[in-house]
Amino acid sequence: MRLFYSPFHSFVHKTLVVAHEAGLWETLTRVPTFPFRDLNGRFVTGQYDMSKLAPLGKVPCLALEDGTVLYGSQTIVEFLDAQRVTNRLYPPDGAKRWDALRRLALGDTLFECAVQLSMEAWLPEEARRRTLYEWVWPKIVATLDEAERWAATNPDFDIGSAGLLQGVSYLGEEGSTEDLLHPRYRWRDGRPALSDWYDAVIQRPSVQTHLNIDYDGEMSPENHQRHVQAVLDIRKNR
Ligand SMILES: N[C@@H](CCC(=O)N[C@@H](CS)C(=O)NCC(=O)O)C(=O)O
Repeated sequence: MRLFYSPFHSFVHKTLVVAHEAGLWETLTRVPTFPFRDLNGRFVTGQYDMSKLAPLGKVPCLALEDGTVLYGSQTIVEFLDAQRVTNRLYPPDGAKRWDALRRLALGDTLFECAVQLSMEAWLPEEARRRTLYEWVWPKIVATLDEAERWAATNPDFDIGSAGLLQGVSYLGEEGSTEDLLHPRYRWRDGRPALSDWYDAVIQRPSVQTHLNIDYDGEMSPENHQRHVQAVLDIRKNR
């Protein structure tokens, strides 16, 4: 399996966590992909076009051995977890399942809000939209407060935990210096349960495999294009 993803390991990637928890780490070929474009639509870091495999052109994307391509991190993690026979991160049914899915949605939306703000920070300060920060920040704060209440219940690690872990980790320890409303926001402040929970879960081997560890393989656009082409070839021949 090939996982196309942005190899920034300053935050926790839930797709990597779930792959590792499912015992699939060794079967995963990670393909570094930098999908971001500048305001003129040019790739910021070279040519990492995902559009032949995924119409949204976003990462992560998982290409299976038969050429099937899954995108949307929620689809990918559910697929990876479904390969497990026991101890799945998706509770099978009932209240626990809905609670885990609810927290997965919370964590993923937290992540998307944080990505939105960090992309806004690419603009010169005078071009950044204060209204965007005013719209997004209350969502981030309310999500963190909900996560604090949940973390105080000494929860099991499930798919919702993996989602929250990714979202919280993306905020960084000190937030962004460029944020118009909350520069250097510290999510830990006033949230002791979430802070303790976070420190405990990042010790999991599935997190330690990548968090704050630089990607040390090939990251060139040519490498990326080779892998895209390999998937297209499989699809052509099947
Ligand atoms: N809902 C998507 C969001 C993924 C996402 O936001 N990916 C960003 C990188 S963090 C991306 O590929 N952006 C490139 C683009 O929007 O063209 C998921 O969970 O998979």
